[in-house]
Amino acid sequence: MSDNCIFCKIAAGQIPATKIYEDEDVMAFHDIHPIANVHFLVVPKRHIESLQAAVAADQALLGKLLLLAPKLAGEHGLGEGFRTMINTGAKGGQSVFHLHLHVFGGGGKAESMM
Ligand code: DGP
Repeated sequence: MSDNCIFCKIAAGQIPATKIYEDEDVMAFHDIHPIANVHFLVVPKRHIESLQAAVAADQALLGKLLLLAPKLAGEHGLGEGFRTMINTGAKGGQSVFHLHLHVFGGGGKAESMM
């Protein structure tokens, strides 16, 4: 756990989030500022700062994040399609420096990005 990391605090149950999935390695919860009608984040519980900080030993964990995306998307009404996004680094639009995969779709603001 990294001090002052909001997603580590969510993983530790110290601050609330609307979790839609959780196991020993990974959690998923609704984004607090959704850009689509459905917008959730798939997040490793262990603190990895960004995709750039991931290493070969994280390969299985990264695969788990990716495989969870379509499963959870399907369970949340996005079975016909969805977008994924990983922002990396401040210049890549990352604002929370704990790796996370955005999954969104179902109409809403993000439609204008298509
Ligand atoms: P990014 O810009 O890729 O680092 O996206 C970070 C996302 O995290 C952003 O869309 C808003 C979301 N977020 C930030 N703080 C919280 C929080 O406390 N709870 C939840 N559920 N989402 C958060």
